[in-house]
Amino acid sequence: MLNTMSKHTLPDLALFGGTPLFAEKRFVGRPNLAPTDEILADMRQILDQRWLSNDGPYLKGFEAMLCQSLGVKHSIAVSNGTIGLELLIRALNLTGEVIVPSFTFIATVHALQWLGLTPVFCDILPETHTLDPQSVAALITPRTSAILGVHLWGLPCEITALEALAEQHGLKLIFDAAHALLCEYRGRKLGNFGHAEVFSFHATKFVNSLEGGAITTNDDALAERLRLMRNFGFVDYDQVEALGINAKMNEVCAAVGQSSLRHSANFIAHNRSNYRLYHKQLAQIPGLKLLPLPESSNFQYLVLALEQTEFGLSRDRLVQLLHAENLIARRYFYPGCHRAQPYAQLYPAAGAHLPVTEALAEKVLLLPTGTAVSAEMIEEIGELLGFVQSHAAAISAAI
Ligand code: T4K
Repeated sequence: MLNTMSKHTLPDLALFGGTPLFAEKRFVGRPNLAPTDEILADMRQILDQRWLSNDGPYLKGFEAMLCQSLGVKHSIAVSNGTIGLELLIRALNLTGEVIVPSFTFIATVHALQWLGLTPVFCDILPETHTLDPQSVAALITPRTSAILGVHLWGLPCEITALEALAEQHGLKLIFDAAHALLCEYRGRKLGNFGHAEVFSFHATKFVNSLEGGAITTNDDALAERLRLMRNFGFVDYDQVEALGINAKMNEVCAAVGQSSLRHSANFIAHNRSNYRLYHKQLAQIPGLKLLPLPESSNFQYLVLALEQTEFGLSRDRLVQLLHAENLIARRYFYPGCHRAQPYAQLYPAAGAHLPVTEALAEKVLLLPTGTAVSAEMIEEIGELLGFVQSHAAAISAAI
């Protein structure tokens, strides 16, 4: 239930004892869902068919839908995006160093470290928060085996420049496309680039399969290897042809993934409309800048940068204040992977080469969007942010 906007004086703020703006917590990452009846009908079908996992009909259907939606030859659905990255890293026999951004969800880097590779943290472009190709070039050594780009917030990496570098130095090029389902690079859907790309269908992603992920590629041999590895290396009853693991997506997840993907156009339309409303609400607030997204985006994340000198409060102070109002804004991906363990201990000097990453990690905050967020809520959030900014000096003094 939404209260009406009632912040007229400082004591009205929940941080100072007022009633929170929202009676319930409003999260970044509240799942989008297909109609319950649609999901329940699939659950019944799964129980009736008594096929719960291992290349079942829903899995096959989900993979086919993904291939069709992305215009890609192969899609290998897996139990989550992180294990998708790990399968891909193994399938490509990566060794030594892999160049990767630090400004990403920890899973991107953990996947490398988990497999004994050395993540080499690279800085990003301030406009798109994706790998800076010039910084990548400067980090290539004889030990480098690959570049792992992340299409953060659905914004595509500088793919052409990264392809040229990979080609020139004989490196593998892969992408973490966890945020980028149905986004595009130069008119072509992401999922088609590099040697392969990895998506996540975690509950918080705009298309979700409860937990899940998929690797997409146009390389037949790589796809075959990945399929083998996903299921312990089995090619037939009693016949194991390769080292593998259990990375299978079960039928329930595949069914939820299918229904979610079927509704993806509605989810994107809702996200886009939210994005425009936020844009309108925030335009007049000094010090808050909405990250520009192209029309082809899925708009699943609402990303702001806060300039403290203009806004009057630090990003962290604002987050504290919003949490008190039950608006659970997030500091993705603070403090940057290089400052999280084990990397902070392994590479204590990494930050010196990551000025853009370090600056963004102090500024970025995400607000809730998705189908759980209404136009009315965005209006309330805009009014709250406007009130906070215009009373920033008094708030600072009171704290
Ligand atoms: N690469 C990148 C770039 C990624 O962003 C991710 C995942 C991966 C790789 C790895 O993919 P997976 O292995 O996860 O498939 C969340 C997600 O757990 C994570 O999947 C996602 N990125 C990341 C950006 O966000 P947390 O730690 O913030 O998640 P959590 O559970 O706190 O969820 C956020 C909020 O959403 C909660 O506070 C409440 C709400 N929520 C969450 C769930 C799960 C709900 O309302 N309902 C729910 O069912 O990482």
